[in-house]
Amino acid sequence: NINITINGYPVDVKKGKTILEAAEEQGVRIPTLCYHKDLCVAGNCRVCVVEVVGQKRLSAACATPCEDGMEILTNSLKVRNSRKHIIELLLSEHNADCTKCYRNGSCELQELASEYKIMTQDFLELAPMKNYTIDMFSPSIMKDDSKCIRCQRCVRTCSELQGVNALTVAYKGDKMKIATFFEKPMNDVVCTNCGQCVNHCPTGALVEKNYIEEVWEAIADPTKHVVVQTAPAVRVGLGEELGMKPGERVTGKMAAALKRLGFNSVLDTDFTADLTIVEEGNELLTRLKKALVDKDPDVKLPMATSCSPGWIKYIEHLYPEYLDNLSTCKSPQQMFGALAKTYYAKARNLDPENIVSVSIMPCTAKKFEANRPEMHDSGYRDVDYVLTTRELAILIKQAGLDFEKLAPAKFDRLMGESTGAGVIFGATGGVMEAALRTAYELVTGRDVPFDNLNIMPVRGLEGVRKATIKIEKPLKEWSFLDGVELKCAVAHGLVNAKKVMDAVKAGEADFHFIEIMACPGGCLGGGGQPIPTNPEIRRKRTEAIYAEDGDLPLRKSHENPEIQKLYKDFLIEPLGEKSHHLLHTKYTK
Ligand code: HC0
Repeated sequence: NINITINGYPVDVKKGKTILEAAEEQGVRIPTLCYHKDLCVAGNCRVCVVEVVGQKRLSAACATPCEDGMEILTNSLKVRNSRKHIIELLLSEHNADCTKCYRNGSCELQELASEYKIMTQDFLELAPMKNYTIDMFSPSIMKDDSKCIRCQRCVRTCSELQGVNALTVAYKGDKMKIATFFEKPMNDVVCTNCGQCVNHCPTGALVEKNYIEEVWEAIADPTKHVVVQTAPAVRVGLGEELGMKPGERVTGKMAAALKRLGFNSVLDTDFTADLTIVEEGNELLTRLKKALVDKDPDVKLPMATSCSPGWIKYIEHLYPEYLDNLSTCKSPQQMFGALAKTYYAKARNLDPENIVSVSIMPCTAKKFEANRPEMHDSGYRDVDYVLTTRELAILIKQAGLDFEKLAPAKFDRLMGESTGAGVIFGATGGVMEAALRTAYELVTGRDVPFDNLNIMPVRGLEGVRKATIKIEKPLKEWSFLDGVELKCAVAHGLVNAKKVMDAVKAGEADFHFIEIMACPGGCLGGGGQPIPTNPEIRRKRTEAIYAEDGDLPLRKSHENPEIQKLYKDFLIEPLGEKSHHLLHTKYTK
């Protein structure tokens, strides 16, 4: 440890810590803009400047390591004046049309301008607003360069977390901007729509395409029956957007709020997460049989999960030769959509034409997914509108609901019941764990050989995790699997997906089953989740997801009574004709 002083107070800090980290530990907040806990240090916005006594120039706290004996001033007159100037300069190049901005009230630059009481427009004349366009072509993300402060968080996010590099720094000097390849629309480049750039942008330069008004209109239309589904990860994130602490489970309050908003039926994506497991578990076993017994050369292993639309887009762009490795299961969101306008419509005696199907997702790529041409198997667009967790919070605020005071409510039925296996879909490794709980039991008639069904090797936040499960004493039908070690891999964040896919491509990996989620932490860290999302917050949401699973009476998808009823009354059997038509698809090159 080394000794420094911060604002005159002696402090003992670990060697290697930056001034920013040391100050934070002492409860001294230094403002930042380009800095983000998920990303490498850039040190380019200079908002975090501090004075180190004895040094002529101010230092960026995020990029300066503490040294023994350092006397640091975070709030001297010199620091405050410089910081104020920096904020003024940033504002001079920023379209500060705040009242019309989607991030009004949640913009980090606006917050700083307010904190430092920037009331003048000293630099506005120096940098008149240049011509700019707003890219609105993507169904998921809007990019408005006039709001960009060139902190490059989005560029680092797209490259460091996702390895996609759809955004880059173009031009130099005052012409410098954040651009796509040849400045094409985001919709036409390698962007996966994951929205991590949106989640990391401090201003309104990158935001989700919102469908708030469309949903209000549907709710207000008496001829429409509006059903809403809520993704697993929303229940552990929504509270943050409404003033609660990270990691608070708000499942019941969320259902109560949705009812008050006027949705006709408040249902759960977790229900179709359970359905996905029944279909996907059976698909995996069928593939294993074809590969191991029939030696069918057309069967592709490893089978890869197909529920994360950012991952689908990524594999389409970068590993198209592996598209046949994807499970043919649609994502739970899309299974839900297809069933809402068929099974649900029939059971409720509704004309599917009049059903509006809305989903609340922690994800911006889900907006793209719902818009895909493959997703019309009900005969209509299966999911009409996708709102992010953040958009739902806006709806709740607009409705004037005091979220914390709402008494918890239950989801409605049909398609509202779920198990713990459905819930854990929201965390990285969750789909794998849920699938193994069901597949192992299907094959052996027994529970997975892990304490209390908790398959710990696939849990956690390490980028890539591997697990092997030995199948012992299978039922007669599955005797070919006796002694087989089922090899699994889990990756989250596309930069980690690349590691797994490159290993598969190089023939260095003999996995049977891989789960890939586009976002760090899985959906709970999705691009549509509350801002900020960072490693600490992801950890808290992860704990909440597993706690929710642990508290549920049913924790295996195939035990969900509503799923059993769905097969009995409608689908008949897993991988059957109806399933094939409504619940499965194939992504092509
Ligand atoms: Fe997910 Fe999903 S788990 S992708 O992350 O499979 O968005 O939460 O809704 O569809 O269920 C997101 C979350 C979902 C889907 C589910 C899957």
